[in-house]
Amino acid sequence: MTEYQYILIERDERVGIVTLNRPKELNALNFQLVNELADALEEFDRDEAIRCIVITGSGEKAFAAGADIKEMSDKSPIDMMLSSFDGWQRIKRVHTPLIAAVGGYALGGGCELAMLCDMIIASENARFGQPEILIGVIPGAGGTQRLARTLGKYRAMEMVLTGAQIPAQELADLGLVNRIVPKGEHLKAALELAKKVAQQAPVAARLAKESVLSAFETPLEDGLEIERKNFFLLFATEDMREGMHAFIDKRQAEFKGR
Ligand code: CO8
Repeated sequence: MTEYQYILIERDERVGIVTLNRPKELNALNFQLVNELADALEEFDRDEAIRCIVITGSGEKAFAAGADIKEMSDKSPIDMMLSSFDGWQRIKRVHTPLIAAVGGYALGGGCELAMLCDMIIASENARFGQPEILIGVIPGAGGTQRLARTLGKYRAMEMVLTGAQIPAQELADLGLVNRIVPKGEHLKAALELAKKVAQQAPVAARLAKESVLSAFETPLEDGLEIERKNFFLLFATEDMREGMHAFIDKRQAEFKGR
């Protein structure tokens, strides 16, 4: 495994765990951290033994308090374009299901990173927000789009225009967070969920993720077509035969990712 400066990498059975590791800076996402995160996620994505990935933050206070303001404050538009967007795009292209385990602040780029994940488990002290407006910018890694698609125009507009921090419970009620767990238990709960996902047939999980995500990017008819084709494609896998025969034989399926 590659050595990283700002993230920690672990494996728990079939689950890869990436910990954002700048606790003194509340895991602020500097350019190098985002690139390391993208590298690590791609490495797990290529590893057939890893079937789900959890991203979390180190320390009790934050998942991530946003992009690193100190690093960005003197940058030009070209600097920003060249140094940061590629990492975010690479994270978006990861096929393996991603779960954000959020304790404390998930602000700005931290909130956007959580939303880039496929599921979000939050500790009861988690707070989400897009405070970029308070420092004279706007979200740049998907915040305006994913919030609007998930919460609707009016709630998204209030978050983006006021920079308010919203408690996780409120966002769970609105569908942005899968579950709230007691303070400090977000990683444990995310790992439990990840292990359930990791038990599934990996090709089916990959196409399930792709199909659900297509709902964000296509009109309904096109999304239904993507789903239908992915469904048919799975009939070419050994795991589909194994899954259905295991059901008929009343035994546990053993999936191989083929
Ligand atoms: N960047 C850099 N340093 C940070 C950041 C940050 N985002 N957040 C916190 N820190 C640092 C603080 O400067 C402080 O460092 P030091 O001890 O050296 O002064 C340390 O972390 C601890 O922070 P605080 O003392 O401020 O802790 P508090 O508990 O008092 O406050 C808050 C916690 C409320 C989270 C506060 O730190 C805060 O408001 N942070 C900034 C939040 C923010 O504005 N985030 C959005 C940043 S912009 C962004 O994310 C754009 C994303 C675009 C992505 C796409 C790029 C291409």
